[in-house]
Parts: sequence; structure tokens; C-alpha cells
Amino acid sequence: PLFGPPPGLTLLQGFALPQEDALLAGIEQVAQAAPFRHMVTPGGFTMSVALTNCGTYGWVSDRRGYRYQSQDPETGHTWPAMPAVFMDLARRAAAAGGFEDFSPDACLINRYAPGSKLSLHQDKNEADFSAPIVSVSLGLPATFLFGGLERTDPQDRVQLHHGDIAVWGGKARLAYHGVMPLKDGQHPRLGAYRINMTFRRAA
Ligand code: MD5
Ligand code: FE
Repeated sequence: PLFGPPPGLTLLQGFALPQEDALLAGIEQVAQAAPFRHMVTPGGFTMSVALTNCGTYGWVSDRRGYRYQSQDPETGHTWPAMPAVFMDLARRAAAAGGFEDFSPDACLINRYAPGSKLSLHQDKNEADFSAPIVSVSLGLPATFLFGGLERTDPQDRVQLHHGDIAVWGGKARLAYHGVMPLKDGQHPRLGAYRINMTFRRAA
């Protein structure tokens, strides 16, 4: 199509707003047990985004690569359980995007400070690409880049605001994507941060 969203992306503007308080409380609870930290990429760079996880599996990176694992590498303990309000919201958003019976076993929580960015990449560490990725944006707005199946394909941009949910499935599931450096600002609930929660079927 010449206009309209790319195939596979459903943008649900404001979908998470009714659960705002419960989501922020859940993130604080998760971060108390598994604090936000900056991981190192296989190439040896420290990520500008800080992250933590909840659920059965968590996404981790170190010099050996990217992978999902059930233990927090900082503590050796399992990741905190996924709060019920997270699971319920992810399932309702997936259904609204056309994916019934989404059953995420991993929730990666990314925290962006001004200047933090996510370079262009594909999400390929999950076992089943037929499941969507549900992404919840909170706090400061961000410019999201999404391209095609080749790194060099042309990119589109979308602004993601507090409370927006994006459901990435079908053709968008393996598309290259990234986040532009976060602009400085103050959000009434999150201050100078953007938080993005991604719900995935990892195993
Ligand atoms: C973020 N996080 O805003 C994004 C939201 C990550 C990551 O990219 O890997 O932690 S998830 C966006 C996403 C997922 C799967 C496919 C596509 C986008 N896409 O086709 O563009 O922190
Ligand atoms: Fe990604």
C-alpha cells in the first residue's frame, strides 16, 4: 500500500493508559528484585539502554552472545514472576492485533535515558516467529524506526507515546528496527525516562 501502516504492525494508541498505575507499580516491584543494568554486547560495547526482565525467561547479552535464560546473570536467581496485570494486558493487546491465545513467557523491560538508543537489529532469538511481539511504551516519547527484512531496506518512522502498544506480527515480526536517541524531557510519571516493555514467546 502507498499509505497506512506496514503489514504486520498494529498500533494501539493509548491502550495501556487504564493500567498505567498498576504497570508502574509492577515495574518498580520487578526492578527491586532484578535491578536495571547495562549489558555488554558480543562486540564489547556497553548498551546505552538499561534493562531487566520478568517471566520465565529473560533476554540477556554478554561477550558470548544474545540469548534467553531463566536466571538473572547478576544473582543466579530466576527472574521475578510476570505480574498478572502485565500478562493480561499483553494478551488483550495481542488479541486486538489479531493474535488470539498469545502466551508470553518473557517480558524484557528496556529503560532509556536521554541519549539512549537502540541500533538497527532484528529480534531472532525466539523459538517461534509465528508469535507476535507486544511492545508497551511508557514515559518520554520516542521515534521508532522500522525497515524491512534486509538491513538496507528503506525505513519508516513512528512516534511512540506514553501508553501506546505496538503489536508486531506477521511480516513485521522479523523486520529490522531501532529507536532513535531519546530526546531530553520530563514526563509527569517517569521523569527523564522512557520505558518499553516487550512481551515475547521465547521458548
Ligand atoms: C523498544 N525494543 O522500543 C523496542 C520495542 C528490543 C526492541 O526492539 O529488541 O528490545 S520492540 C519493537 C519490535 C519488535 C519486533 C519487530 C519490530 C519491532 N519491527 O518489526 O519493527 O525498546
Ligand atoms: Fe528489537
